[in-house]
Amino acid sequence: LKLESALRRAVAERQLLLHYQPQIDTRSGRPIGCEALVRWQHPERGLVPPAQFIPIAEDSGMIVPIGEWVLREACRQQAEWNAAGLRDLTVAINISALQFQRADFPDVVARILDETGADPSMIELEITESALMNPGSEQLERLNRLIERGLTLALDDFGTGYSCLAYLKRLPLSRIKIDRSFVADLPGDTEDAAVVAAALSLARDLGMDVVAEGVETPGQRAFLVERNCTLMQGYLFSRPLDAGSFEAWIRGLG
Ligand code: G
Ligand code: G
Ligand code: MN
Ligand code: NA
Repeated sequence: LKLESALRRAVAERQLLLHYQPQIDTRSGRPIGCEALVRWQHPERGLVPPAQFIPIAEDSGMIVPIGEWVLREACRQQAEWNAAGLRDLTVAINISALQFQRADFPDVVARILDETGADPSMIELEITESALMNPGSEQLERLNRLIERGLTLALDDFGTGYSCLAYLKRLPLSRIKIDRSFVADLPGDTEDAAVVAAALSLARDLGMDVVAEGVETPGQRAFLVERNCTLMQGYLFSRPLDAGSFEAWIRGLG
């Protein structure tokens, strides 16, 4: 409860910040973009990880203003990188189910794009599999409005939702993110290997690309590359970095 009231003040008191984790095309070795990950710099507790406060934010509805802050900050950062010459980096932003459920969500996104001058084609929204389960016509319409505005959509936490996969082909997604729980025990775990192989084949059939999350070892990378999954994110390449360190990391690669 104490954390909840402190979280209420966090946005106004500018205690939230974003870190950015690189996403790599391992075929070319080039970064293709990054995922924005929120952090809370608490005055006494220090850096609070999202696993500790995102659930509180979701239960209390505070994820809506927090998520709006994240969208604005990530879009502002994309515009800044764009102006600094880092043009072809996609910035992926996590969207909570509660944000996406709101009918005005596409309007909020459009307003933030206008305000920040971000390039919509370089903004990707990550929506979780559970938020997109059994989408009705209103949700589909909402997704299509985001596409019309020029954004791209990724399905986050793929494989964790226990959902019927038939709905996937109706969604205008360009990318699937394989949850890191399926990557952790590769290449040895035959069940996880089967799930990853199935996800890759499904994505290929539906014309989507795939990012494997949580890649930590050369063995995991090799397994994925062998199966033509070349887009990866994980500690093997980089931890999430503050904006300045991310920019230095990118320039160091060039
Ligand atoms: O960065 P870290 O690995 O600690 O993130 C833990 C969880 O918090 C992940 O599941 C991630 O999706 C979630 N998360 C991180 N940043 C955001 C955000 O800006 N919005 C939402 N809704 N979830 C986030
Ligand atoms: O949005 P999502 O739930 O996918 O969030 C990604 C989370 O995974 C972030 O909290 C990020 O810090 C974490 N993460 C990123 N790379 C790795 C990794 O290689 N290993 C582990 N264990 N976690 C990772
Ligand atoms: Mn994510
Ligand atoms: Na994920």
